[in-house]
Amino acid sequence: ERIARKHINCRGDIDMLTVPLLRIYESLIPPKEEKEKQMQLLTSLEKLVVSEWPHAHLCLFGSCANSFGVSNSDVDVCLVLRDADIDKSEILLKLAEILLSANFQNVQALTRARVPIIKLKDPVTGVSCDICINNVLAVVNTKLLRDYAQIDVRLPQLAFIVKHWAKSRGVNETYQGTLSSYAYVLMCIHFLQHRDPPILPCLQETKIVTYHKIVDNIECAYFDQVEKLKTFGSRNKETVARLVWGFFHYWAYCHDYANTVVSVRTKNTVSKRAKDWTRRIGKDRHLICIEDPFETSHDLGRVVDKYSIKVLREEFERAATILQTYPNPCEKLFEPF
Ligand code: 3AT
Ligand code: MG
Repeated sequence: ERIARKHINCRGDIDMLTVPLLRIYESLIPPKEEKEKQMQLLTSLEKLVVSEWPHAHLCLFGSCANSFGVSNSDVDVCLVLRDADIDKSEILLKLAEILLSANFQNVQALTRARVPIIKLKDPVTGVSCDICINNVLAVVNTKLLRDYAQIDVRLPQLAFIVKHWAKSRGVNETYQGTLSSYAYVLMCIHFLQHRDPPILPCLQETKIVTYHKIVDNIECAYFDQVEKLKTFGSRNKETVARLVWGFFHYWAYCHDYANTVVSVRTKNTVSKRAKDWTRRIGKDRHLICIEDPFETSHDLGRVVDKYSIKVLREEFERAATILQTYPNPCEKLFEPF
């Protein structure tokens, strides 16, 4: 496959878009009360859980804990049980029973999913929530994302805008072959690591390791004292408008889909060949490759099929074109599909 590299220069007045884009970013930030409601729900769930499993505890993960959560997101909760050797379906069914008798609404146990979960809605706070079991890797990757977000505010700004765009355009649906929010945030981190000068470091590649944990036989190690990295990106003066444009331009015209893997783990380019992600294996087509930072054998792009890759690339091109040519691109950019 030959990529149609279209080297357009960014429009001269791109920085003008910073104000409207930041206004959108600010409108997406959840209000304080939302956090409080989430904590209230967590507390009531924890009470129920501990009464049945005294040694268990609950952790928040996903966008309610990684600082990439927009207003009204679902809450992702992980039930951590000490015993590694458990039947997750059995526990989930038991938990569903407990939740039903505690008057939670819409309780559903999805025991056959790749990650088995319970879905529920809290009638008191109106918050919806997914509960999974012992998904400690997700708790750790949540922390990694949260740590990256502390380094430079342009990451949360870019990622909120990208997530909002993806939801508006219908390309944030893994069951339809498009990408998860988690994948989009990794794409943003990767993009900012590769600006010149870089806006983000590679936290997994620094000399000093300050966070270390072995989860499911996978070593999770990186530098997490991010308060020391607050000025890391300050030599780069790019505005968020330029970065949003650059992000879509990169994914529309510059990314080498045929040969390259996006990896935030390392500053080096990772090739699809090196990971043996060059051909279809089972259901995994590897048409867009995004390596999980810890579970490196996991390609977050594996849900993408030959139809949805086309949809995705056309959407990247659409966004890049709108940002490049429209006098007031914001409304059009986020237009529902
Ligand atoms: P939303 O705001 O809910 O769209 P999110 O960050 O909560 O964004 P998800 O609900 O899709 O994203 O996923 C919840 C968390 O689960 C995010 C990440 O910590 C973990 N996660 C999601 N997908 C994967 C995956 N394929 N591999 C590993 N961890 C994942
Ligand atoms: Mg979520």
